[in-house]
Amino acid sequence: MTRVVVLISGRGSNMQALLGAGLPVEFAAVISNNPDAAGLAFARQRGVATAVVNHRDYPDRTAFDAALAEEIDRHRPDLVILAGFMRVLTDAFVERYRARMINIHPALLPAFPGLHTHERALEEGVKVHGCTVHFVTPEVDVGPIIIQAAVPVLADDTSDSLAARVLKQEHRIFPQAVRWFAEGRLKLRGDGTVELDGAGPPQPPLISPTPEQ
Ligand code: NHR
Ligand code: GAR
Repeated sequence: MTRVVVLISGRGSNMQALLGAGLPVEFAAVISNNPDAAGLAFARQRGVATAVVNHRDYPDRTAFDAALAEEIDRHRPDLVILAGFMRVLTDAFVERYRARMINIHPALLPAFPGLHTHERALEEGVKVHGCTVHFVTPEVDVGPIIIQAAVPVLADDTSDSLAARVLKQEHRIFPQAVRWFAEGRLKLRGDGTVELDGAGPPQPPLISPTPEQ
């Protein structure tokens, strides 16, 4: 069975969606850089091993990443999942987990990489927003895209209402991507492109706002 380690920093709703999705994987551990992450208690209740590697205990990113890798490797994962993980990772760390580390980002990449995506989407006035699951590469939020979901931006949206609409879709596409990986249908090729076997055709287009006629 595919062994999975999930990295979180906070609430952990994506991690909960993964744990609840009936995936053919073994959740070996949930690890947080933040000792106060609410998601840790949920994982523990579900009988999943948890650990904290607090970035504040290390002098720099290299030292933190080394400690994090050591904790991860104790669980011998086939797949490392960034589920609301908030620390940028060093090149050496990313290289160690090449082709077996994925992230969910709350925007339709390559639009709005980085932080505060929902606020920036509202500022820009985009009418369609969403989320992306991608393989992690050294450069942040530009890794090869696996699956995306789009949602409309509504005229009266706040960043909270928009975030909630996007989050619902995160909870759909993230388990799907992990399932494909566990089934051996999803791979990162050596040339940096994504191989996905047997996925269905996409849904009809989302046009926002609705055109007349
Ligand atoms: N690391 C690498 N090398 N590549 C990626 O694609 C990564 C990554 C680490 C995290 C998630 C990403 C997101 O989906 C992710 C992708 C945190 C920051 C950030 O600036 C940026 C992108 C992402 C996560 N973090 C600040 C930092 O100084 C801290 C912010 C905070 O603690 O609130 O590391 O958006
Ligand atoms: C999610 O929206 C995730 O996409 C985003 O943070 C939220 C975490 O929620 N990730 C990032 O912004 C990474 N920088 P969760 O803890 O409830 O899954």
